[in-house]
Amino acid sequence: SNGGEATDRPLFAIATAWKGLQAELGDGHAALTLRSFSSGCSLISPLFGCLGIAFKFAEKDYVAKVHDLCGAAKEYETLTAMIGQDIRNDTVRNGGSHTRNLLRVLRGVDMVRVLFEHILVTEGNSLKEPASKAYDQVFAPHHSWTIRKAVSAGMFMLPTKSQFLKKLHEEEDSARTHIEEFVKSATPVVEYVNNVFVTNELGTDW
Ligand code: 1PZ
Repeated sequence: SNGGEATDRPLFAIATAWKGLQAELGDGHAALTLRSFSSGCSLISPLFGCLGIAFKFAEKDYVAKVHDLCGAAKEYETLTAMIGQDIRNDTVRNGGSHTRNLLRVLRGVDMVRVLFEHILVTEGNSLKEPASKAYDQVFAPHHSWTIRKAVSAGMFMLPTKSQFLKKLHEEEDSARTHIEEFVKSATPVVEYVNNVFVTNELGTDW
């Protein structure tokens, strides 16, 4: 069943879902539905369980925000519609707003995308090295000193790359295929969502 695949082969489930999101986007002019975007984001959550206990706090934050978007999907058909409501209410940057949560979740997806890009070109068995690079690129500019220090301490507790893949029930080759597919599909999707922020003049640097 699909449910079984989602739990047994998280990387396969992620690659498949994001390929679907890219297809939904078509040539880039179609609007992405909030339902499929948030469900694609929720499929990323199982990755945290394979990182050990160090990133429990990141997992909680990410899962809560994705949950908020899944709830919002019952009310709003598209990301644009959801953001429009926050703009009209003047609540875009408010703590816990859907739009603010969307920006945080988007960064989480981008973190995974950049992490995977680094994994593809990093030799050796380290997960810490590609993960630290991805964090420095995506999140560090937006996090306080305290969070950055906690994250860099957590990096020492990460499993090795081969331990990580084993927990994901993947061999090196199959993992590479799914990782490449995700990077390929997620790139235009992240760019699209980013562009929704830019065209609404909300910026993405907050
Ligand atoms: C191998 C990969 C290592 C994973 C490293 C993950 C590093 C991310 C650590 C983030 C710590 C999050 C602590 C909470 C931060 C919140 O203050 C902010 C702002 O939230 P708001 O004020 O709007 O409520 N939240 C975030 O920045 C979102 C954090 C999501 C983390 C997702 C990471 C996805 C990585 C998955 C890797 C498999």
